[in-house]
Amino acid sequence: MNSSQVLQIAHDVSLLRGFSHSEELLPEIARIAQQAPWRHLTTPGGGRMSVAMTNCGAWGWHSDARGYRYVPLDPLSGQPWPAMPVVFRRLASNAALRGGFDDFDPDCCLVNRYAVGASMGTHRDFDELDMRHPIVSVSIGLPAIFVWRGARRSGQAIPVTLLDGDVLTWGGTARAGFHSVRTLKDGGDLLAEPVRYNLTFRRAR
Ligand code: MD6
Ligand code: FE
Repeated sequence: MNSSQVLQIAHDVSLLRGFSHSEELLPEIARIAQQAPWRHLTTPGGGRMSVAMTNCGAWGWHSDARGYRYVPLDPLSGQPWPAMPVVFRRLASNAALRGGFDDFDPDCCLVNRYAVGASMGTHRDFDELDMRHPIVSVSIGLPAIFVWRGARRSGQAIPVTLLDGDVLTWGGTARAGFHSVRTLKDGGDLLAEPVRYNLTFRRAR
């Protein structure tokens, strides 16, 4: 199938170097953003997220003054989120398998767009109903420094550089681990624009 290298970042956190192929994902991202445009969400605390987001699949992750939650309709249009492309679904389940998690069938793909200067603060992915499902996260475009901290927000930082094509899988004991993404730096012209995309696949329901 795919012979890419698997690196263990922490227990139940694996990095699949060069597992995905951006050229087959980018046209799908463009199509999704056409239907459900990029937006900067507001956190419950009132802050504006520097990362622009959209979603595809049956459920989309959303945040506003009322909190973090999954919604079946795009609040901007009132329409369902764009369908999850077949290449996305196949990539997510193949990557999960490679990371040691069988039968991953995501119903949400949160699509993140980082321009130079964007970052994501320390958080954990904790809004999903059944935490037995893993998460698969795909990096496209500019490199970013991802920081894993584990069970505690103040845990020892493990910085990992995520490159174009890298896929991170985690679940099991690591599923509720804290993590962040450091401020994106400009780094050449891998894509048409100096950006990084991240696809985060989850089972929301
Ligand atoms: C990012 N990723 O890589 C942000 N969350 O841009 C995440 O926040 C994330 O990579 C849960 C699982 C994997 C991730
Ligand atoms: Fe996350």
